[in-house]
Amino acid sequence: MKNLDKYITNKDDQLDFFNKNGFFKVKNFLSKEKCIKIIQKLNKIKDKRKGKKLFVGDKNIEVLFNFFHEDLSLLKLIINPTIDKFLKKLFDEHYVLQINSARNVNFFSSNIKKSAGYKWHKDNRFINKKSMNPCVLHSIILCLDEFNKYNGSTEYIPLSHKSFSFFSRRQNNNYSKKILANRGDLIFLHGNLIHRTGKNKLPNSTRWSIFAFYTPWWVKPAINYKKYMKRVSKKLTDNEKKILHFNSTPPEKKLDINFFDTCFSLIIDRKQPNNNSQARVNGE
Ligand SMILES: O=C(O)CCC(=O)C(=O)O
Repeated sequence: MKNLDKYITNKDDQLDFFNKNGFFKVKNFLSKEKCIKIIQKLNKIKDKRKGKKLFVGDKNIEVLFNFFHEDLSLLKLIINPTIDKFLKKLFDEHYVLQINSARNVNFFSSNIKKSAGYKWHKDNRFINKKSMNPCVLHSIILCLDEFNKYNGSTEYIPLSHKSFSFFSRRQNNNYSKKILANRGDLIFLHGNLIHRTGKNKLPNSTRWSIFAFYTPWWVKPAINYKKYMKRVSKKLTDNEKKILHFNSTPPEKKLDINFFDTCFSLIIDRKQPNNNSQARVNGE
C-alpha cells in the first residue's frame, strides 16, 4: 500500500499522547459532505438488512456489523493509510481486524438497553479477569455525526487504561468523561480504557459512527473474514487481505506442517506473510 497518509507523524508525539490519555484524535479526517453520504449508505444497508430480518441492533443502538459487505467501497473507512500507519506503531505490520461495526445511538426515552457496548467495559482481552498487558486490542472510532455532550457520545473513565487488574462493571459516573469530537474526526482508542456508549438525550438526533477493533494476527477474529469475503476476494488488495486474515487463517482440512512454519516466521519476523505463505497455510 502506498503511504498516502498525511495525519500521522514519523515522531512518537501522537503515540505518547495516546499512551498517556487513552485516546488520540485526528481532526477533520473526513469532510462533512462525505460523512453525510456515508450515513445515507448505512441507512440503506440497515433497511435492506431489516427487510431480510438480519441483525441491526435495537431501537436505542443500531449496529451494522461488517457494513462493507454490501458496499466494498466502505472497507476503506477501516483499512486506510492513516489507520495503517498508527496501528503499525501500536502493534507491528502483521496486525489484523478483529471485529467492526457501524453504530448509531438514537434518541430514545426508555431505559431499555440491549446492544453490546452500553455497559462499562474494556475492549482488551482477559486472562482470569485480568486484562492482558501489553494490551492486545486497540480500536478506532470514526465520527460520522458530531459527538457532543447530549447525543450519546462514548463515555470513558480517565486513565483507566493504566490498570490491568480486575475492573468492575459498575463505575462511579462522577468520574466519567465524554469523548467529544466533530463530524469527520477519527479517534484511536486504547483497548484497555474503560468506556461505554452514552445515552442520546437530544430528540431527533443521531450518533452515527464506525467502530473497528484491531489485534495482533494471532488473536482469533470474531468471524472468519476469509470465508466471509470470498465472494469479493479478487477485488481486495494484498494489504486488505492481510488485515482480513487471509494470510493467517489456520488450515481447515489437513494438518499442514507449513502452517506452523508460517506462524513461526511471523513470530520471529524472519519474513513477511504473503499469498504464497497462505497457499502453504491452506495446504494448496
Ligand atoms: O457506541 C459507543 O460509544 C461505544 C461502543 C463500544 O464500546 C463497543 O462497541 O465496544
